[in-house]
Amino acid sequence: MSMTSKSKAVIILPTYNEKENVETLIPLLFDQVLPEIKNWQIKVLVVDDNSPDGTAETVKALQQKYPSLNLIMGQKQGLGKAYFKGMNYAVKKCQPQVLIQMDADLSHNPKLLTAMLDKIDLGYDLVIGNRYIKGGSVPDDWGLKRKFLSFIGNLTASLFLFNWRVKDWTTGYRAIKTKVFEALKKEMDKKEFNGYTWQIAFLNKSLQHNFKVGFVPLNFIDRRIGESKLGSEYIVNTLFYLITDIIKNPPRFYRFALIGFFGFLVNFFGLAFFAYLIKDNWPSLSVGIRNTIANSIAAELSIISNFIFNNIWTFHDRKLVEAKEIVSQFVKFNLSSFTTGILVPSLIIGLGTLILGDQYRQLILVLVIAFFTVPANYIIYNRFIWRNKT
Ligand SMILES: Nc1nc2c(ncn2[C@@H]2O[C@H](COP(=O)(O)OP(=O)(O)O)[C@@H](O)[C@H]2O)c(=O)[nH]1
Ligand SMILES: [Mg+2]
Repeated sequence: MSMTSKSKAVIILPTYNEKENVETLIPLLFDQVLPEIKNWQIKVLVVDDNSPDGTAETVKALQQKYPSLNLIMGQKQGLGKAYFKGMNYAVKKCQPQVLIQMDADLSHNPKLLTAMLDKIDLGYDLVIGNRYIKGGSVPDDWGLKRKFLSFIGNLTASLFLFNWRVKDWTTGYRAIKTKVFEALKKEMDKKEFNGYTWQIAFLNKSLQHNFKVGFVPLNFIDRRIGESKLGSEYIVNTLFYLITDIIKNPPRFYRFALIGFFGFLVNFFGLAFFAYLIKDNWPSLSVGIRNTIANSIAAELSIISNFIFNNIWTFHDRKLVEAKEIVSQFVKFNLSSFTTGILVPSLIIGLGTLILGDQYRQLILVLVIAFFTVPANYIIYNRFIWRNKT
């Protein structure tokens, strides 16, 4: 392979008081790690925010020895802002295909770069070092409290963003295709992402833009020198981001759930309404039959509401517009809803009230819907009614 066919990457090292760490990391990169990565031409860019410990002076001295070492300096505005400035600069200066985020404190093993770039070569747009997958780890000496906080943090992010594939939202070790940064640049240029919220937001936005995200196991090492700059800024900004994002871009499952809940209300009150109506008009009907009929009518009303609102909101990106399509899918929707929303619940309500008594009617409905209808419908809607055609 000739030199010119090599792809270019820039490792961005944000630093704030990392003098002693860069003294180790930079020679390690240039002398041992980068020469082993044959098919990539890799440069290093230190983004130092005028560290009072003189990190920049150390980097300048190292630049004498390593011509591919670059440095930019500025005011301290936070980790996210440092990445933003560094990425912009790197893209302008040398048009790399890939931008790499790496902590300067030796927490991120530089040797993992090979595996990350291999994944990029396989077609992933964003590859993240993941501490919480098989082969990855956090330090043994992390106390129970720190492990628990990290767990709660990831759980909160996954819950808000409704993504369970990402196990490590906050990891800072990442290989990012430049096209991903270019696509997100405008959205990421916000004050709320100046700090550590950058990590979660960047990853989430990449997923929202349908970029292909891959994972490599990361064995995270605690820094030996200096201290973490992670502060309470992070919790406030991240919660703010998660809350505004769930309102602005509610995940599909939550839309489905909300529409389904509305349909459930139609069904719930409809059941009571029609049950009384039938009881008044045909008092001779048995309790099981009466409630089965009442639920059938109420449920059909909720099916119509569900179809309309799911089509225009939950699956707006796969919206059915042609009359023919709408009719055929509505028939399927009715068939599946009849099974999951009417047949099974009504039979169980009929059977249940027969065994337990009329007073359990609404309770049985709630249980059947939560544990059978909801999961079954979500799968059916995604696979058969509003299929992803891309
Ligand atoms: N330029 C710059 N670098 C920062 C800033 N905050 C953190 N860093 C760097 O980002 C990396 C990760 O920060 P660290 O404090 O170790 O975070 P932790 O690993 O999550 O505890 C380190 O290389 C820090 O020096 C900042 O405001 N500006
Ligand atoms: Mg660190």
